Amino acid sequence: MSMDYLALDEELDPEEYVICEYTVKSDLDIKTAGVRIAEEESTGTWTHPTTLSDDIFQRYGAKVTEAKNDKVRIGYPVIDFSGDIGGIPQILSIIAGNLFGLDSLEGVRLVNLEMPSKLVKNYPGPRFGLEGLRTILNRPKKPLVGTIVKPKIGLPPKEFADYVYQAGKGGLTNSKDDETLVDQDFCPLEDRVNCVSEKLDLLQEEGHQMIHAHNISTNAHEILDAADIALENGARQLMVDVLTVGFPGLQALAEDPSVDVPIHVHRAMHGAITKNPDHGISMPVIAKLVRMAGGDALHTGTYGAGKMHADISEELFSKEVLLGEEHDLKKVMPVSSGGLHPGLVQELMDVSGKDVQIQAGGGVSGHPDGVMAGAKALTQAVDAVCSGIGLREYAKEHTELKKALDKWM
Ligand code: RUB
Repeated sequence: MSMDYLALDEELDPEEYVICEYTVKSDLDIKTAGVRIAEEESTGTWTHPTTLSDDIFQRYGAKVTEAKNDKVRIGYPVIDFSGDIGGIPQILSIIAGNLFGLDSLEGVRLVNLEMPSKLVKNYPGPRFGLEGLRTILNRPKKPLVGTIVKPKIGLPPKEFADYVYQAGKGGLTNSKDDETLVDQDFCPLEDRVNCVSEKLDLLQEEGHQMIHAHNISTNAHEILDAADIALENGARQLMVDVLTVGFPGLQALAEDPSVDVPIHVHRAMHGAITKNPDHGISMPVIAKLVRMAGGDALHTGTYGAGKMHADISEELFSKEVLLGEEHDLKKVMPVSSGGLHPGLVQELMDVSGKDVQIQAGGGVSGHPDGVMAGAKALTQAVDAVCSGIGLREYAKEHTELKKALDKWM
């Protein structure tokens, strides 16, 4: 019986294989390391089972087509992902499952993923995406500008909604719940959505279009009910913490016909998975799965401008994953968030360009003159960069921006 996972330099048909790239840290030579992954994720065992025929191995076995330096490329036959039940959980259990725990490998990182179109077509993809968000907000070219209501603890619904109103009066197009706020006693979902919706309606009457993403991250059996509560009370956008909820929670929302609003995707907990350069799953892989599962906007980082860890090359790759051609899926709005303030907008936009949602929590609510002034300062910073004018120059005639720069720069 010939059982060899190594198929070095074989060109796999990208319609017949899910192709993954991993980097590996191990004392093993890289070919053996690749075989360890391939065997664990296809036959699923360390030895040759007597029940394995040559025919099964040829049809269902993974193939290691590249093993060089610290990189391996492995193709998993698409038939291993067939069937009506399974979805992204099954994909992850194969391409990112037990392999991470193999004792012989000190570290493994899934750095890229190529999916056959015939698998991707089973997923909803974004219903609105970048263009849809721009249309809703009537903002065709400039970045979307948003805030996260802070503090994330303790604000009751009316004060919370007042924050959103102030932010809208300052020119922001977006606001959102923080990732930990869902239905706590101090700010229950139903009351919060109600109060925020009233303020968004008021802003609209006053000529300003704005949306707020309501976090409905919860148990699998509750998420559609939570969406109903939010939508019945006028929610214009929903939000999920995709990694703590799981991809199926996002997909359930994206596939439900009653969810006729965009879905903002937060990545809380990603650092546990993405931060170690030798181990885990890269953010671009997570971004590909979010795009398939139907996220309309996704946090992908601030290119080093903010407070969160950044691997710039991976952040750029995530941007490409969200904005580039990816089967027939709509583009996803990249969201930059975490430690941002008006003084960082130039540095950020130099890398992000205009297809981005720029968000600041403390960088709006920490303005010396409060939320409306903070929102104005952030809007002014974005306007300055879009007009090609330096922030300090623009600040000469925009006092809110000046005060923000004086405080934070
Ligand atoms: C930022 C904030 C965001 C995270 C997201 O608040 O609340 O949830 O930082 O990080 P502030 P990422 O603007 O006050 O820092 O986008 O990297 O996942």
